[in-house]
Amino acid sequence: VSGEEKGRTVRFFEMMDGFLKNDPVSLQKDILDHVEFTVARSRFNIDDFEAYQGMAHSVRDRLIERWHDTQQFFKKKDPKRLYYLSLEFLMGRSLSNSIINLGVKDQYMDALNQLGFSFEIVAEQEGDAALGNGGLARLSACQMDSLATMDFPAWGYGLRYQYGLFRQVILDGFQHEQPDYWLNFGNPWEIERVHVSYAVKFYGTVEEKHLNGKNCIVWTPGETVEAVAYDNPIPGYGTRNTINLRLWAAKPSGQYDMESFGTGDYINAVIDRQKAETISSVLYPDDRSYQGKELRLKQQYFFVSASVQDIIRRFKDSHSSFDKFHEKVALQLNDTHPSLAIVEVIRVLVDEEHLSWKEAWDIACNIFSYTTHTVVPEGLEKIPVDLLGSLLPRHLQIIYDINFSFTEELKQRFGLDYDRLSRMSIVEEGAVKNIRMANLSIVVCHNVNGVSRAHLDTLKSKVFKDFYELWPEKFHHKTNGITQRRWVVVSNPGLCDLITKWLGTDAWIREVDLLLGLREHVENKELQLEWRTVRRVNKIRLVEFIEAMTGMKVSPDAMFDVQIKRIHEYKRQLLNILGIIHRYDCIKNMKDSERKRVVPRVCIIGGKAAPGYEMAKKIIKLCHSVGEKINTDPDIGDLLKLIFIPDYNVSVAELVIPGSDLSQHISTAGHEASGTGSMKFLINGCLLLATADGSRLEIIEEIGEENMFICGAKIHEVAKMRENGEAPKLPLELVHVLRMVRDGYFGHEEYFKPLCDSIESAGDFYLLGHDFPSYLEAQAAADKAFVDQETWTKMSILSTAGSGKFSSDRTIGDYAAETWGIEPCRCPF
Ligand code: GL4
Repeated sequence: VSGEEKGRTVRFFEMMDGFLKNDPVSLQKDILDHVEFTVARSRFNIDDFEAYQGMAHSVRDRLIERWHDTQQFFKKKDPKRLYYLSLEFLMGRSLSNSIINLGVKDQYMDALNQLGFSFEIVAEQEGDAALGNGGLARLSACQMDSLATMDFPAWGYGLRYQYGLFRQVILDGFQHEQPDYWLNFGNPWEIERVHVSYAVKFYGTVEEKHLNGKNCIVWTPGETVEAVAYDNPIPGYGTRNTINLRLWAAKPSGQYDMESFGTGDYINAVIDRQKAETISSVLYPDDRSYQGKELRLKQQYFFVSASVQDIIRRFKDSHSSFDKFHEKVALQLNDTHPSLAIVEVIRVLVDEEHLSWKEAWDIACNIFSYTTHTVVPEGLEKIPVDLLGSLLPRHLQIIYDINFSFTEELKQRFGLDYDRLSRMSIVEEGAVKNIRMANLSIVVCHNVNGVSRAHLDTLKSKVFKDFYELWPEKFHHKTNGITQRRWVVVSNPGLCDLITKWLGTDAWIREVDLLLGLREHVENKELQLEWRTVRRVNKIRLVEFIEAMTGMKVSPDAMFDVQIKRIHEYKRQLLNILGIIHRYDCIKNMKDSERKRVVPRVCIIGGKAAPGYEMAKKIIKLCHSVGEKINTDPDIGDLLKLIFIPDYNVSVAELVIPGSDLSQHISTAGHEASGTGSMKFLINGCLLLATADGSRLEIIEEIGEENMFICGAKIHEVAKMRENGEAPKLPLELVHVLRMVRDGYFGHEEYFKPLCDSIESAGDFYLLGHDFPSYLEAQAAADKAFVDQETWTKMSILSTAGSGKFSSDRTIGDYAAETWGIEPCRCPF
């Protein structure tokens, strides 16, 4: 189609809702056509997976239609765009979320039913897209949903890993990691853009040359890899806007150098080039440290370079100079993983677009903002200078230039305070010289955000204290949030309908503050009954899931007490397990009459440990060993069960959260930057047993301490105890429980010894000893509350009602107004 004809077509479709029809009959035909022509299977003999594929492709068509319209519309309006750079996006499944956001769920359900399929079973066929580790990665996914729903002209950029987060397999209670080759059965949710590709350079040399009467820096690379775009449409809810998440895959470059191919060793030359693909092959499974790994650095630069080239190309399509660049572009760094983008922008503007250093610098300072997700200085990313200098020689020069001006500024301001200079310098001196990526980001970005109010306090007083003194105006926080579309509408349809019924509107799906309206009905017995009924249906679904996963049958009458998240010492799954042992021991020693008063519990733990994180792996094994003992003890029966759910991921969370009564968020205070799991439980009416850490402090403000079970030392108390180096005095109950572990009550006493030692002889850094008594008290309070189901239900309703602040819509609205300076740009229906 010629340009002119294309323009005419666009105008024609602007007048229509769309080309594709959404009535059940058209959808059926569409699904069958895709089964036959896209999947190439017979339309007369379709299994559940083929039905999923047919349906997914049919939904994809609808996504593409809106996505095209949205991109055209953005192009026409040319608003300031936000580019969200993240190395991790934990999207989970797309089918249900897409049809809900597109507003065609009922039609598809009818279509499938008429074809003889159950939507639930078909939806189960989809695997998770797990291109991320944990909270940080799921946050980016939630934020993409909010950006689309709120009509913001935004793009996400990331890496298309061939292997997502490893699959966790448990053998004899031990975690084993298996590769997640998630693309094996194809991925209908992405569009391969073979024509959108950029060359990304590595290694080589840098020279100053005199070209066209100017001094220029010329970087001659030693290796070039091609970045190919894969676009993932992200539909908004209740809007036509469908934004783009562009993920880059590495391919061998199309440019052949005659040298390697001219030597006669053709086969090896091809194999060598093929190695380029390894750059995007695997996600690093450690969510905290990847220091000093060349491949990780390559991944970072690869995705950053392709994204920056793409952004600049798009800008140049409609602008002839860079004067307005900062008015049209905002770049958000999701942690420091993409922070090389800063250097890359300066490099491209200076070396390739021939702007002056000052012009490029001003642009960079205007367009970049940075969010940090870390609470401890040791968690901040560093890159060895040698590694950076060899992989990206020109970038290292630029970083040194930035650091030179910055340290000059520091000297002007503070004089020759060498301690301060060495703390704040972008270059860390020492046996191994490092580049401090956080320092680089703070120096250039106009805005540095924490992820909760408490996190900002830590940044100001500890992690970035020096920088805060220098530039207090740069530091802010945007408390994290989660999307109510995924975490209620998709995963808890029963509760979704109930909320809509009692509020008299479904507008809360876009305006989450309306949930507050539930407060006025909290005393209503009818609502309470319906609330309990919905929750019970969810529990029964969870009971079936547990049976399918573990072979264990648990009673839905018990309290379901859940802790699902990455396994970390600071998140204290160990505290939970030791508490369970204590409960077990108490029940064992009870008389029959006392046992009658015990509130039956099903304790559920799930989560992955980083493959090299020994202590976390021991915690998983301990959970299994304790579970085996308790679950098979005839003395205990239904009074207590401990289940470990293997291979925890987004879709497991979608099933477990709606069926939970109580959930645990018990990090040692001061260690969780925000925490977002708690928000998902909260909005689903699950009560929280929590320490006052991260965003939970704000949750307490919103729903009241009386509706939660709070325990543990407060942030300032932890800081004080550590400062004073107080020797831990362990409570007797804990000593007893640890003795049971040490004495081999659960077997494997040697293997578990380091866990016991960490509390008893290695200083109890995470303060399990200190927090154990108040933890048990909070657990007892939860038992007491659960007995009175009416009170429990009211607390549950009030949890949902007060959860509005923790929607990612609020977070994104705040970022848009206060950090990015972007406005909604709503594509007409
Ligand atoms: C994390 C924090 O640990 C977590 O508290 C926070 O909610 C999340 C999103 O901001 O970021 N930081 C890293 S690293 N992984 C996380 O999950």
